[in-house]
Amino acid sequence: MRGWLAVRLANLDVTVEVARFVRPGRTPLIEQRSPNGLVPYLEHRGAKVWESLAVCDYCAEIEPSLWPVDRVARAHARSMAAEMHTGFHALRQNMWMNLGRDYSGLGRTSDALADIARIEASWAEARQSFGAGGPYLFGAAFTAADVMYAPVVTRFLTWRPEISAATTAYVDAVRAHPLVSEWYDAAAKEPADWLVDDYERMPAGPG
Ligand SMILES: N[C@@H](CCC(=O)N[C@@H](CS)C(=O)NCC(=O)O)C(=O)O
Repeated sequence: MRGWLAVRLANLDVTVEVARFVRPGRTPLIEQRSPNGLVPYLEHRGAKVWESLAVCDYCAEIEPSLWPVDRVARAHARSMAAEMHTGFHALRQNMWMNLGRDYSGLGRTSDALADIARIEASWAEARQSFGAGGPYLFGAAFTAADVMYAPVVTRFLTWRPEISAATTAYVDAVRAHPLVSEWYDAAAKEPADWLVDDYERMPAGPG
């Protein structure tokens, strides 16, 4: 999702290849293409780029508005993106990404809730310091920081943890972005036999 959003925001002229995740085992198309065997993976005018943060940076070379113009805001956005890239493992593990399910109230381990608290604080700080003039982390433009956190937004919509009104407003704004809507619509159209058991299993309840 992150690589695709960045590529679309930068208007890169690429062919999108959609691969069904193969289970058990690895997905052959991704293994053949991507050096680390994972998506996102981008090939563009001789450049080969993997890891979502690197894809965001590459896209920002072509569309610089993917990062905020102001130096201080840009440093903040890059730090947030880096924190997302390396962190929040408990959230990822306990509230996995599934756009087609409602897992309201589940997955709330103490570590996942701690990740969510940190994310809420981080989003609020960005919005208060740099977000005037628009609904996104750095205002009116949907930046690479928003791209990096977009999968977290989907997790909040699927798992419905208790979040503040301000967080909810940001989640709703990201969900309403045309590209995010396009991603949801495309996901809804995927064949039922593309569903991955690992992500469909019933999660643990509270306690
Ligand atoms: N840190 C990497 C994470 C990449 C990653 O974990 N990709 C997963 C999907 S989100 C993947 O390619 N899975 C392949 C598979 O499950 O077959 C990034 O941000 O790009």
